[in-house]
Amino acid sequence: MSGLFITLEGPEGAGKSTNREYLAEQLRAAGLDVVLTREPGGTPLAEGIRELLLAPCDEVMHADTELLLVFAARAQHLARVIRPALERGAVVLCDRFTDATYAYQGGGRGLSVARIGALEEFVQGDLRPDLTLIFDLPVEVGLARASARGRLDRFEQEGRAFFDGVRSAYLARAGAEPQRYRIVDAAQPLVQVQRALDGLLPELLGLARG
Ligand code: Z5A
Repeated sequence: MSGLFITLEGPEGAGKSTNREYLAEQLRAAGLDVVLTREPGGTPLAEGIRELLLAPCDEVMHADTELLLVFAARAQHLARVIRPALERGAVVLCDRFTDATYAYQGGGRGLSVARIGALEEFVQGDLRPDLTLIFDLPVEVGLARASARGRLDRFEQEGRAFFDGVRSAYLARAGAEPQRYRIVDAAQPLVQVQRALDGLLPELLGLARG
């Protein structure tokens, strides 16, 4: 595949949604074909699965059910959006991908890396992001931002230990494979976060232009 696959990751309230638009604008201004998308979601069917995953529910969702729903949405998203875009040479900018599964279902829920890895292999084959930006910030800062928005979704209702596990899993993955990850300090004021993204642009443009 000739395109470039960039993913944006991080805990709640890290500013991924805010900054994905900014990054897409910068890449488009440089003349690139950019597909901006998100997980869970990115197609009508996968957005339906997202609703199931995020809606607070009286019946406790089993961790395996959550894992399978996440990968079901991903299979659809890959087939309908991500692979076709990469095949035509576009830059795919995706708000969350499988690192989120290792962070939330692994670090948060406690599912094993082997279990997640088996589904990753099944659904993705050898497709992995070329570069992953982790928007990192202390758990309490992210949760304060998320709660300021109002009603909390099913994940945001989790306790502190869950979010500590999520953040640790992200940082452990970045530490284990530093060539794929770039960590952005997301606790800074927005203008400084965007300055940090500007600093990464030459590398992103270089990768996109091969
Ligand atoms: N999930 C999963 O469990 N497994 C998986 O494999 C995948 C996902 C793919 C939905 O993801 C949920 O799915 C997610 C994990 C799970 N958990 N939850 N909840 P999501 O990405 O759509 O949801 P999210 O992480 O909750 O998004 P978010 O809270 O909206 O975070 P964000 O996109 O990173 O932040 P934001 O919306 O851009 O900003 C949040 C607020 O902070 C907003 O009011 C901004 O104006 C403000 N903000 C942003 N940046 C700043 C700075 N720098 N300073 C001050 N204020 C700021």
